Amino acid sequence: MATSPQNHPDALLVKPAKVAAWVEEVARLTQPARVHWCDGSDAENDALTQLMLSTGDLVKLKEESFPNCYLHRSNPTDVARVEHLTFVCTHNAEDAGPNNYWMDPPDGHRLMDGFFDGCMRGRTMYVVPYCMGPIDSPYSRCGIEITDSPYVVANMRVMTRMGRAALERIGREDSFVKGLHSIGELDPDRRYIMHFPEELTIKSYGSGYGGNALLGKKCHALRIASWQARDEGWLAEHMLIVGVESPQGEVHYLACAFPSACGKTNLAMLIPPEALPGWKIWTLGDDIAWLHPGPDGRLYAINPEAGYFGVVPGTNQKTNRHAHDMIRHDTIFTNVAVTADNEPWWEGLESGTPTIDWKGNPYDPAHGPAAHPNSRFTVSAKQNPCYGTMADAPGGVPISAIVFGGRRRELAPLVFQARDWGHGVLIGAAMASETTAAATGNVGVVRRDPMAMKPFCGYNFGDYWAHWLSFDRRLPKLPQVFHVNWFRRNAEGKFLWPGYGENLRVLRWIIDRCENRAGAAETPIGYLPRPQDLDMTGLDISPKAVEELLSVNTEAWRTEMHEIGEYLRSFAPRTPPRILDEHADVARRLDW
Ligand code: OXD
Ligand code: MN
Repeated sequence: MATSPQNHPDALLVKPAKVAAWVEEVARLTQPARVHWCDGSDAENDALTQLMLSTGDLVKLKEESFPNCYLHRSNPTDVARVEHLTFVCTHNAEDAGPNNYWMDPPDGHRLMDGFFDGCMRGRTMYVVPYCMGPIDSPYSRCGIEITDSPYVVANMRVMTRMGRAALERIGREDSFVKGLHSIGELDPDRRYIMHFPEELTIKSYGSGYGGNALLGKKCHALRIASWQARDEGWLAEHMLIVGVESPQGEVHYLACAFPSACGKTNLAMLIPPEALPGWKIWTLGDDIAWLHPGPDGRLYAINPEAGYFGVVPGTNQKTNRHAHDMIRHDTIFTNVAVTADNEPWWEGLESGTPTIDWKGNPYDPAHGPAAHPNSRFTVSAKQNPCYGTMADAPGGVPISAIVFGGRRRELAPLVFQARDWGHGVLIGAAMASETTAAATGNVGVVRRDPMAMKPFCGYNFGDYWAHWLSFDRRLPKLPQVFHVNWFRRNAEGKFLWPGYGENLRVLRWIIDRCENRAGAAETPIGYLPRPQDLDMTGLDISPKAVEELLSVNTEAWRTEMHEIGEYLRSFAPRTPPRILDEHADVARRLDW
């Protein structure tokens, strides 16, 4: 096995002994032809890009209109997260809980090491040091991903603080998350994403898809971090972080949890409607928030990521102008279609005609969409025109409100507020949403997705709810908790709410409730705005639609609460009694 040549910049990296020992151990197992320690430099990235262009891993897009943009076509069997192949390995199966697939750690290691044995022969093994969160934040955590995929390296460089500074921090600290990844043969029958939270270790084999392969993201920043957060007294959540600035200059930060592909990126980059002049939106994060008790008794959030790995279809000037503009340069596209003059194309784009589909075949509408519904852009957060520079603040930002939301065509009103923290935790735990293309499996089926963490919580949901509930003993100034639903439909199947920029009207009510300056009606499920409590200036919406959006169907809610009770109890004996008390309280209010 060759090491990097002495004149390569990685010879200048100081390699912490603990990391070097692990890299050697992995190299002995995987037998790569070369080992490359990544420093994160432009020169390194340019060389990797050239390499991927030569192997066909990347295709250059039209330079004049999409400068420095590339297309990656993944294996057609490898286009989404694979929840049925994602495991949490803990010594006690109960600790992983019914919400995770489980394997005994020795069995998990044996299975994975069997796959990794010799799998990098003839390949380069990349050692990718990364930091999740601002490099100088006490809340950030570091990891090393070892991978044989240059595409993964290029994406990790955008999505995390990757390279020299991260390795230096790892050298100063004693612990880092170990992530071992190989694309293997990209064989769906030899594909597993395995987590060992007790060892701060991840092993992922057989997939190059973002959520399975960019180990800093879902594997580290959610599954492993949620475990660490429980032990250390903080929260690792599937939440965007957005700053909302009023025309008077008052800024509130909101952390919002929505399941995958339910509009988190759009909400994080919301463009205020013309009818509400003077409002500004600052994006701090679009997918993950780490929430820590702050010195003043409030909850503070950092975004552990540095880029966006967003869903492309549907992005256009109307739905998300900022995203549309930000992905016109320095962007990696995965699984979009291309036009005859080599521009990327996806469903929802208003101009251009696809000629080659996401699989690289001539486009034929009879064979489905041109771009894969889960096609993605990878882009630096700094390219976002409304990037909130507070995303780099080591101490994070204080959170005024936590907002939960799902994709529900029925039942859930446009917005409601929890009575208090305990009720808010119940609302989060009871979340449900229609499934989307972000994971393999059926699309459009309603499933329970507590706090939007169903695919991402690294331990038993019963313990997770108990951890959430404990925060009102830890913190005197907790955020208010809300639930929203942008996806309600009428009897004809049409959306009742226009969504996108108009969601600012709902965010305003949320902020005004936090400031005790907005009205509401008390209902059995929480506080709802009355029509006069929402600013509807300049919005073309019928009073009937508003009434429907703000109504509570008691009968349907009784059925819902019954199902929620069954669901919560299915985590016994770990279901915290307090969440059942909260549930009983709502049931009593519904006269049930
Ligand atoms: C994502 C997801 O990619 O949730 O963010 O699947
Ligand atoms: Mn996500």
